[in-house]
Amino acid sequence: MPTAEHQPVAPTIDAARNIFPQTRTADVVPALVARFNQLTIEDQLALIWFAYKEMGSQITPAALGAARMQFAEPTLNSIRSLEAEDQTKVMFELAGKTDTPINRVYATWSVNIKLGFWYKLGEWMDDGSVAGIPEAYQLSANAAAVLAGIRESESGQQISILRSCVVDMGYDPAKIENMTKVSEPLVAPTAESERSSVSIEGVENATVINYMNLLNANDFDNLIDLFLPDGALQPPFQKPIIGREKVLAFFREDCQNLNLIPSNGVSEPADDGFTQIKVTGKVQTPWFGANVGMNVAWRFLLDPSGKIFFVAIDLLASPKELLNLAR
Ligand code: 45D
Repeated sequence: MPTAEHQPVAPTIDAARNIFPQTRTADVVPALVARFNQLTIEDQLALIWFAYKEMGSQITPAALGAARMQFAEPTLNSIRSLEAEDQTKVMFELAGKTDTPINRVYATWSVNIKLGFWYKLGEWMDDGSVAGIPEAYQLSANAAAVLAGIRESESGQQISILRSCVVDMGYDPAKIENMTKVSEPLVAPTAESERSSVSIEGVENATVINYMNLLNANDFDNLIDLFLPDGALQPPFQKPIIGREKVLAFFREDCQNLNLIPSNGVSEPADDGFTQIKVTGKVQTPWFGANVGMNVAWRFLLDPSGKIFFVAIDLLASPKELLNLAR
């Protein structure tokens, strides 16, 4: 039906978020995380421990570069030197997100440093150098149900749930004024001669192909040039990150050494000379390498000059969704 609003106007980010509305995302991830957050702290720690015992062996220790651990090391060593009771207390406080010195340090760390910190603590809980979860610990009925839900989800969804639980721990970074974030040093972009190139059935768009290749090469400075100054990127289950500067900071902090393996896609004209493109495929994180392939979609909205106005990355509900390229 024609409406009074039918003049050419640049799309808004909010409108862009709804392109390819038939994409089915893995809602089980935020749903289980929300249920996890309702549990007692004791149950939370034990549940992660049990879930991790089932998943953790797939972690590729190579992800734990020395560079990454140097930032967490002083905190790790201080925890290790505590009495068992106090070690447990620190872990309770981390999960409880209270205001403590360790929780404030934790808040400054990038996602990967937080993951590395817990990975190391997990190793120590395993070998007895740090207080662990009693093997006979009985989960409450609710906690057991959440764990069962995690077990039933796909591996890519399981690691997303674990990651989300870890990221949410510690003191709330938003409550710390003038916080200096701590992240791993930047790796050098892959040498030109060693770069790989993706091919996507159904999509030849140069911006999209370059996006994949530049991200795979850790070439964030050239990658960010594909975005409009007010362009936005929406990671799975998050709000859009808006503006080149913030998107670039996100790439540098959280997106090193990803492996994007796009396979299929569809491209079609949108309003006012824009183009919308949906691509599906797999993503591997350095933490799990080829052991876990996450099924994802990228939903791009490009302006008439081919720059990225918006791109959403979605974790898909099931492998079936890889073939869903409906508009
Ligand atoms: O509490 O195109 C113990 C973007 C018990 C960028 C423990 C992307 C006690 C643009 C076990 C010790 C990034 C958006 C805890 C693409 C306790 C773009 C420890 C997507 C906590 C494609 C638990 C990238 C531990 C994606 C050690 C989708 C848990 C990346 C460890 C996704 C969990 C990466 C780990 C994911 C989880 C990584 C290592 C989901 C890693 C998950």
